[in-house]
Amino acid sequence: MTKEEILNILREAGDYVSGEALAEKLGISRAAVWKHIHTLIKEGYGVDIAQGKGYKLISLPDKLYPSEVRYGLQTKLLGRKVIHLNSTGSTNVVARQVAERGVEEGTVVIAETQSRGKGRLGRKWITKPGGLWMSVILKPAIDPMHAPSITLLAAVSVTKALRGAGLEAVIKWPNDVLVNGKKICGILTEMSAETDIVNFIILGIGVNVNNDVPLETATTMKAELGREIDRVKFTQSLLETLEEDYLAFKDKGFTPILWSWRRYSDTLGRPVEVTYQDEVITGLAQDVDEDGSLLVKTGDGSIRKIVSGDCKHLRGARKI
Ligand code: BT5
Repeated sequence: MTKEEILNILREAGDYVSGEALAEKLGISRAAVWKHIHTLIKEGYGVDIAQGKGYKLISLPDKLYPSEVRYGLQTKLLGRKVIHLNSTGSTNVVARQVAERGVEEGTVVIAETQSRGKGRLGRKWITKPGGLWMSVILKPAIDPMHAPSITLLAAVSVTKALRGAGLEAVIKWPNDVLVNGKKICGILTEMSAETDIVNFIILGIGVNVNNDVPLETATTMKAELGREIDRVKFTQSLLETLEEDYLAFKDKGFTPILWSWRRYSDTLGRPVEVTYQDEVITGLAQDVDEDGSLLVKTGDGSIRKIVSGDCKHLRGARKI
């Protein structure tokens, strides 16, 4: 894309580049260069224009534009294609539409805000500007039954990325990442599948970064670290970690991911109350098995396997 090329030339030059030099380098007219510069300015890039010197990039917008997320991104698969929306209903819905039309694996849909952010089971995900709201399209060759593994995998990757940013993140089964006992990230995995093949998986990840969140039970990276976070850098680090874990999963299966999950889990070893459909199961969270189900040891000593549900950590609990 020419606009992105102009941007990257200016970025790398770190100084004024003349319209003539840009035009020559890209094989376009100076008028066309000016048009692209004008668009960049409209998108929020700060460009200084000096007579006789040309254009100089002086500031970047606080937006997760493809040109920002892709610049310097160290991945082969995830985020090579980024669809950015200033606002939309839900990135998971857009990603599904895009995936249904056929798109390469690893395509990412990012929105600055969502008007109908989705949680699980019809719940709402509160989305304000300044967070990371994205959906990644994956096409793993797995049995649809094993799709929950992708949620656990993503929880591991988010935890690692948050730890890389200096936060003591832990995982609450199945899909929450917590910092200081408060939810900082939620994951919503949806899929399109036939009896025994997955067509695609939409991995929706919401991370509270610099946004406000009006919930007692929630926190943000900014609140925990006491400063604004570079959203582009964090998004890149998350995509890189996610790709590493996803490729390891494709190559070696779920077991290595499961070991990481156990290491970061705040659920295992705790008394828990899990609501699954209409049933409430209370007991000790013993382990997670190969398909991501939680194994709970109940009062009568039996082990219940819970494929999905809502998990509450009970008070007075102590980790083993
Ligand atoms: C989730 O559901 O945690 C999945 C959230 C997935 C959000 C991403 S954003 C990008 C993509 N596009 C979407 O439309 N969705 C995905 P669940 O486990 O059901 O948790 C929902 C509950 O979390 C709500 O009922 C609230 O209690 C709480 N909650 C809502 N917004 C929150 C926020 N921003 N931060 C922390 N907790 C929140």
